Amino acid sequence: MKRIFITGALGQIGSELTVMLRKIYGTDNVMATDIRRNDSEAAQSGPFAIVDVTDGRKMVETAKQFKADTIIHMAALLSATAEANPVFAWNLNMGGLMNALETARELGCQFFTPSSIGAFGPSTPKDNTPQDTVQRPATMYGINKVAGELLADYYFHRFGVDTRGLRFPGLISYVAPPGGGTTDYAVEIYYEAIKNGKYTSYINKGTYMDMMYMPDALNAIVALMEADGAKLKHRNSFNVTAMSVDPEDIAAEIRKHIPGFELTYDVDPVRQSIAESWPNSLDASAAIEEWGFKAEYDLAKMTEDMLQKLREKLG
Ligand code: AKB
Repeated sequence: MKRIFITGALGQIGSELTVMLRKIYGTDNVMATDIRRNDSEAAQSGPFAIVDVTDGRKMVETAKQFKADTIIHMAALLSATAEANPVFAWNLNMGGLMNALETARELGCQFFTPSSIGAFGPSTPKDNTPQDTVQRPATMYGINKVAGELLADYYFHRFGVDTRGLRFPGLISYVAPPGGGTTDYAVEIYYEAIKNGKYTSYINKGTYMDMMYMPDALNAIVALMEADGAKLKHRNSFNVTAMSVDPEDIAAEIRKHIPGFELTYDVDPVRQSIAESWPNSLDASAAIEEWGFKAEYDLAKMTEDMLQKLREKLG
């Protein structure tokens, strides 16, 4: 990765990834693009262009002008928003991905795009979900992710594009908030713990999903992109995880720092049913064996850091 072109660079992952990649590869070598600009560090600290990922021509031209050798395609709707707007989700998630893959093919770029635990469905084994298993998701987001994994593998086998991907769990961060995901509760709970000492969860107790702290997710992207391609048996996409938790687990950990923290429930049937169709816990052994995946943060370490950083941020 030397000249990196990022779509959706102002989203939850992109806004931190852009800043990190500029530190590693040099500010001028990382171009952030998004559908609109804001005053975040990612938008202001280096090259930036407005790119709507559904406009394939504009994407190719902007990436060509920048002399990109790597495309990191982040722009996508998350699970709950996709479920509310399935046609728009298909057009944005699949159209955007197709344009990004075509840009990579035309310019000879290395390529990364994230998949998700959403690529699994109700008939997938729920515990220690294997790398290679049944993928029959019941959501538009999941259908997009499975189709995206297959499409990225197709571009590798058919056109030789060096495509790589990760199946991310819920990502937890104090920097940019997620928007429209099923796992967003696991971010909101920390904000509300600091602001109000209580949280009402839309995901029910006993609903286990995989989660990961953002620094581990960013390190995993860089490690996978830098890995020796000859050693990769899989490409799109690798299971990665750092913890499997339910709302009660997070609340119990928060109480070690904020003893009076209260957790109540007002379950949202749509997001609850999406969560129930996803795995309880993933098996990340293929990522560990093929390119040395490692997560540094467990629930305790993440909670300590998250609360400290949020206290600083929220004053
Ligand atoms: C979502 O909840 O939609 C995302 C994901 C797990 O892909 N955070």
